[in-house]
Amino acid sequence: MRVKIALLEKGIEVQYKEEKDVFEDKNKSELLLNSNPIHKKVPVLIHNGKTICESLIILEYIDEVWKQEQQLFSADPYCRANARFWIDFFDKKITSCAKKLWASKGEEQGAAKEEFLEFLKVLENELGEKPYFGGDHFALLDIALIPITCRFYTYEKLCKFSVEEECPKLMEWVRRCNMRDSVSKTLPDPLKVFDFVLEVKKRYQIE
Ligand SMILES: N[C@@H](CCC(=O)N[C@@H](CS)C(=O)NCC(=O)O)C(=O)O
Repeated sequence: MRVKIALLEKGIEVQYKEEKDVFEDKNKSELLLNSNPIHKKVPVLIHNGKTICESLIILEYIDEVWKQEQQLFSADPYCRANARFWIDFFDKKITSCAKKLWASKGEEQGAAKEEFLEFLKVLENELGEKPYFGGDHFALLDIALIPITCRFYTYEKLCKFSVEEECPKLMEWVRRCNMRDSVSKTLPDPLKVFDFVLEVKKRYQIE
């Protein structure tokens, strides 16, 4: 989703290939396994016959190659470092916690819920009164963070909380971002995400 949003923001057309199933290595396409043999994960960008892996690295590549379009990374080194810091925080802390919201139960799920809400509050605090994380313009950090928001509905249903009640400013930012074509065309319908997660829970017998 990060890469799709960045490409749409830049107006770059690509041939998009979706993996049918990224949960099991045996179901991954030859193209994915050959393009990203180290991690075997999506996304992968293939440009001029060369592969680029890892979403943040792909965003950086896109921004450097298509320089003439609206820049995703700030020209200011401190702002770039700050955005990278928060993306690192998100990737290291929030994604593993978010997985526990749907893939665990009982006490573990309860603890994950508390931790997740704390993380959202930290992000809301970083957003402050700004319309976007980087300031007045939708940019790198917004692109990196917005994809998880299509799972909020799922987390709310499974763990019984409301992001709107806990973090109203963050939800204003979500709505603001969703007014952009790049975001609304990329993020899946939260209800479909919920159905998908229920299917996955069944598949792995997490009830
Ligand atoms: N750090 C990677 C994470 C990518 C990632 O977790 N991709 C998931 C789908 S969203 C995947 O391909 N998972 C397959 C697997 O874990 O085997 C990035 O930012 O590109």
